[in-house]
Amino acid sequence: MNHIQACLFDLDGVLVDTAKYHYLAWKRLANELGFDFTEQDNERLKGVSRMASLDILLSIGKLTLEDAKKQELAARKNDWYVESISRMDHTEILPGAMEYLQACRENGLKTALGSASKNAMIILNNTGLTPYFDAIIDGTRTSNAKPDPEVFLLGAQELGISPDNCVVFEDAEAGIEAARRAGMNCIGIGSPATLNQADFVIASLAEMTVERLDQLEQAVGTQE
Ligand code: B16
Ligand code: MG
Repeated sequence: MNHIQACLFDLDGVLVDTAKYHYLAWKRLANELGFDFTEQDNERLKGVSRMASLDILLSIGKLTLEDAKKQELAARKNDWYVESISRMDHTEILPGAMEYLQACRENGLKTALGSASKNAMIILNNTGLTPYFDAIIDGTRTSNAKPDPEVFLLGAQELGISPDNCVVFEDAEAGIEAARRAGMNCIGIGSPATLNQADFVIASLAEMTVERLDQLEQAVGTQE
């Protein structure tokens, strides 16, 4: 029998692609501040908290600002971002995500969200994903951003499942490190070249089945 009893999911990049909305809002802010912000720059913000993202953006523009000003800019970016995600619906769920969540539940696996976003509930409610989770841990419930393992440890705790019986689905390096530090298995979503710390990497949840969780048992077994 497989040792996995719970699946924990990152949100942006795993269940939905909100990176494009983050990008448009950060780019608008950068342009207002007088510099450009490219899609390549945006890669550096994936999985990173809002204020840490702003710090990266300001370093690209070679700007140093006071804390009060930074709070104001982050709030302005967030207003634009919330405007975009408020228009989201179920068509923006990434391929295979809903089907895999459903399969987890049919097979008695617990499910949790583990996202850095403080806006996760808006996205889950607009896309109709909320009922698929036994626990929802987002940026409003954590004080330490990934790669700190807090978000996933809290998820496991709320599900009542031991971390070594959990697997995390992540698209960001910081998220994979967080899963590792939590003592969990981790499946990367994206490119094997960048996500080489994961047990294995798939292009999207469309490639995932409950049966493939057996591969994790083998992966852990060979490491021991
Ligand atoms: P917010 P995830 C992360 O979501 C995003 O990948 C990252 O780009 C964003 O800065 C962070 O959430 C915080 O989001 O500004 O909405 O609180 O990948 O952890 O689901
Ligand atoms: Mg992500």
